[in-house]
Amino acid sequence: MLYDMMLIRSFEETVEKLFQQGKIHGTMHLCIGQEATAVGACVPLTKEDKITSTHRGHGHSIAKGTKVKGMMAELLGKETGYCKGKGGSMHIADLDVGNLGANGIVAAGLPLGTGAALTSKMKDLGYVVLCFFGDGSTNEGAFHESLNLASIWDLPIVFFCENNLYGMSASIKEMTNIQNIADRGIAYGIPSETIDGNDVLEVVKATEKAVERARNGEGPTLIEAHTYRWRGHSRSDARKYRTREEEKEWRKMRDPIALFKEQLIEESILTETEFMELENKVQVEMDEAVEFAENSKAPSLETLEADIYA
Ligand SMILES: Cc1ncc(C[n+]2csc(CCOP(=O)(O)OP(=O)(O)O)c2C)c(N)n1
Repeated sequence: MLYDMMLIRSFEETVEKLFQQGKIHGTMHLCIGQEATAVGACVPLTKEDKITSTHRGHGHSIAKGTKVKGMMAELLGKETGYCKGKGGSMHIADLDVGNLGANGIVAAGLPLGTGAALTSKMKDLGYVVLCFFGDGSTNEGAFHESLNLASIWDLPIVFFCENNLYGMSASIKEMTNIQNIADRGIAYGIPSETIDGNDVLEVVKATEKAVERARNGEGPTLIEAHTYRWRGHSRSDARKYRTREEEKEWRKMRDPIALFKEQLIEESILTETEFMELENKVQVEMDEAVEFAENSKAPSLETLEADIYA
């Protein structure tokens, strides 16, 4: 779990640098600071189980088993990328590992996940769906419709809300009048809980319980995990809606990687040397991914319209 969290952070720090060097175009939404939700929530899932993701989806993909080489190539717009270089950051999907894909439309992953869970139930396929979304998504109709249908049909789905306190530049305090997003599940008769999303073990524990319920035919669960994105909403965000002190506080006190590392060292499961070895291993994997992406070809003009559906 520690390795995966470190890999996610390194991937995003690397793509940030490549963006600054002009090697990646468009925009991207980084999940640095939120690594524990992605990794912890995917631990109880098998390869056959599915996830749906959001515009901030690099971490979810890596946690579900999608490889950084193909992801890096996709971000650099190369034909070896998961969408042959035509989708970019917000459209990474990898059906081989049950990653049904990221989605740039806020809350659109919820009905897709609910549909996949309905398929699993109707065809008796036995897989569970875990659907990631942000706190802002819970103000969309798609969230409410999906929860209602999943509840009345007892679908095998886990609704996993990453509450990072902001939706773009809107603070959650200005956007909803309730204390906990989890309370919204109660309205649909769905067991719901609020957890610390920066404590990876707490995330695993809550998701394990929810996945087991789903697998046993007991229906959906809503998990609200508190976390924080260290960077702005996207590349063009000056972060005027929050203070630097608030950011510093989360970085210093609630860094999910530092917290888990300290815990493992305290319990004599990890040594500083082993941690440094993990850092080196992550760096090697990342260097290989960048090299692979940079040496890959851009899609040719002849394939401009291939695999494009809109
Ligand atoms: C339907 C729709 N409305 C608005 C947008 C613009 N938009 C993109 S991300 C975002 C905020 C989403 O916030 P949240 O769901 O909390 O996710 P977070 O960015 O915090 O991870 C908005 C409003 C969009 N992409 N789709």
